[in-house]
Amino acid sequence: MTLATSQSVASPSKHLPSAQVFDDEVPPLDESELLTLSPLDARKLASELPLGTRFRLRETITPVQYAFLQLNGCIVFARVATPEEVARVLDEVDQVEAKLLREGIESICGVPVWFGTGADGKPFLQRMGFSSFYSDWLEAFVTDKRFEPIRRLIGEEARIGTREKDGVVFNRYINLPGSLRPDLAWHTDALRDVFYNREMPGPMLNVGLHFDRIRPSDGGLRVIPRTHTQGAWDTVFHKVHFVTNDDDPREIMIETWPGDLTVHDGRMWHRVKGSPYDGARSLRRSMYVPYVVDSYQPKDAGTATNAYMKIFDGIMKVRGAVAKKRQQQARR
Ligand SMILES: O=C(O)CCC(=O)C(=O)O
Ligand SMILES: [Fe+2]
Repeated sequence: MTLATSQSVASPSKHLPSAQVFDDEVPPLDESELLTLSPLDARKLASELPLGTRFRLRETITPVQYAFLQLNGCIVFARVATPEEVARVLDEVDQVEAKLLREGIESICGVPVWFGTGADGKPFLQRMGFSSFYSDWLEAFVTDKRFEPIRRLIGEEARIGTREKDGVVFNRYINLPGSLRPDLAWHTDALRDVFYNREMPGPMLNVGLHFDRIRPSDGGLRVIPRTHTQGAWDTVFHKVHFVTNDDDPREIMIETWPGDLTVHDGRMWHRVKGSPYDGARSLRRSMYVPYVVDSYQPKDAGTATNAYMKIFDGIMKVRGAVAKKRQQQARR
């Protein structure tokens, strides 16, 4: 009896961020005096704020937040998830990963899951779509009411598409010989939408949650501010999508602490710069939640993989086999 009770007390998650991680946190902008600014004044102020400004998510998006996003194409909300929630998301992802491996599941709702090889030689999940398909807790978390102002920022009619597009996408980037994805080269998310919708996308916003303390020296998310207002030609051809990966003099690093939420315009150029470190020190995890305004096109367990995803999956399978060999050689 005593044993059963003590076993049922949940032990703290191994993913709980340590308090020291927040020691150097940049506090969010104090907007208490700025809530009633006119749109013009908000725009003027936003244009004077550094690009690394952090904001606090309130019940509604403030005039300065709105202007800042419009102007720069991206915005950071500090610690929208608590450290406990950060840990729980990561725990849930571990459980989904274990299920995928146990049951040999290779795609979720038509989106292939990508596994690299971990330092221990075992499969290591690096990207999956529809993460909340096998986790009720994740599904409830991403649709929590605190995200309502984010939804309204995307559009009064927007909905959280946990069963649409690629669903909730979870990424793990790591530097290991067996890694499929130490980084992600320059791209716009708009291109993917062109394939999904067969038309040039209008404004679209992508909402990401971040689970690690990522400093400029760690690589991390990089954006080229204000490229969200470029013409269609530059959206498609300014760089070679998913290939060009060099430093750009205009790029800005988006620093994150665990629990931060970012919104970026899908038409802007961005990338994940790889970490200069190896192994666990290089790990970076992010989760993207689709907010959808297009017509409702739900996916389910029977949905086939589309042509766009098949191309990427083919490349990833080849990469995966090469990486696995590399990891095996590194272990010898
Ligand atoms: O991991 C990130 O923060 C960015 C991911 C990304 O840009 C993408 O998946 O399109
Ligand atoms: Fe992206």
